[in-house]
Amino acid sequence: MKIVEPFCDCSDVLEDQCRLRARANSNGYLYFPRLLPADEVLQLRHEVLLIHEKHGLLREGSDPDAALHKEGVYVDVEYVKKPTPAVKVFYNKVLASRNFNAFFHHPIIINLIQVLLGRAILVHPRVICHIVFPRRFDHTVEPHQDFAPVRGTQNTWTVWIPLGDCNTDLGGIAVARGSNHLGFLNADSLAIGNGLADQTEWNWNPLTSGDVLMFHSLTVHQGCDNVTTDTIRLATSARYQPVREPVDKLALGPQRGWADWSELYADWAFDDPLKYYWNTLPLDVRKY
Ligand SMILES: O=C(O)CCC(=O)C(=O)O
Repeated sequence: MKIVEPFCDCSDVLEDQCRLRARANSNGYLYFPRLLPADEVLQLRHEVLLIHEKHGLLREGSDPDAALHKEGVYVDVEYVKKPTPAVKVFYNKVLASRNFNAFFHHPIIINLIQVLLGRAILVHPRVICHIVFPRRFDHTVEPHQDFAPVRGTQNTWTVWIPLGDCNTDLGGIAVARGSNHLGFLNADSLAIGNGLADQTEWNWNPLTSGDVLMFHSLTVHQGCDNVTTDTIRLATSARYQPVREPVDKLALGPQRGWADWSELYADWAFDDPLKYYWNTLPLDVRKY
């Protein structure tokens, strides 16, 4: 990542479908500062951090909202190859939260994606909580395109939302502007920093609670190091696509597959309409 410019603020095209789509196509991403009510984002952050606290991941006696990890304790949910039962129980608790799952159906996000894609959409049920512990630099997410793991239709957008303010030290994610025009690139080359021209413009800036960043499935992006000494970075992401275009079967299961939906839904109301909502949709499910 050499050339870094701030994200292009797209608030000016929010109400104009043509310009919104033109901006999305040209840059491969859209960034909306303070699009969501900050209090709703912070409430979800609080809930997720209470789960961290309950599972012994936070510094004893600290304010959970400060997200200070307990010294010597690290969890790398996205990288761990042989997770301990405790790690699985912890992450499944986050994925089982009804508020967590409902967050991805926020009307502001759904309306925005519908305007962008211009038709009925599917929210992939495989939603993610990105939990990035400080100074685990070998676990900072390498440059990649989400189409590699997500498959289905390339007409898929990821919405990435920081749970809390994300300053320079916490990092966040950076996006290679316009890389959506490069086609589907070799994932191994991308991961080691090849596949993009030297003059590629990366976009990044500190984020505030309520900011929303979304990018096309072919847009190259990467995590940025969390260089704080003690603070966990939290973010969410989910993927959205036209309901009738192909979707990978795996996108319909819980992230990491450490539980199935019936286990995650165990404490939900019997008739909760958010349960298995995708089963009533006319999906074209594929196995890749
Ligand atoms: O939150 C992060 O650190 C990385 C997220 C990411 O790369 C993604 O959502 O594809």
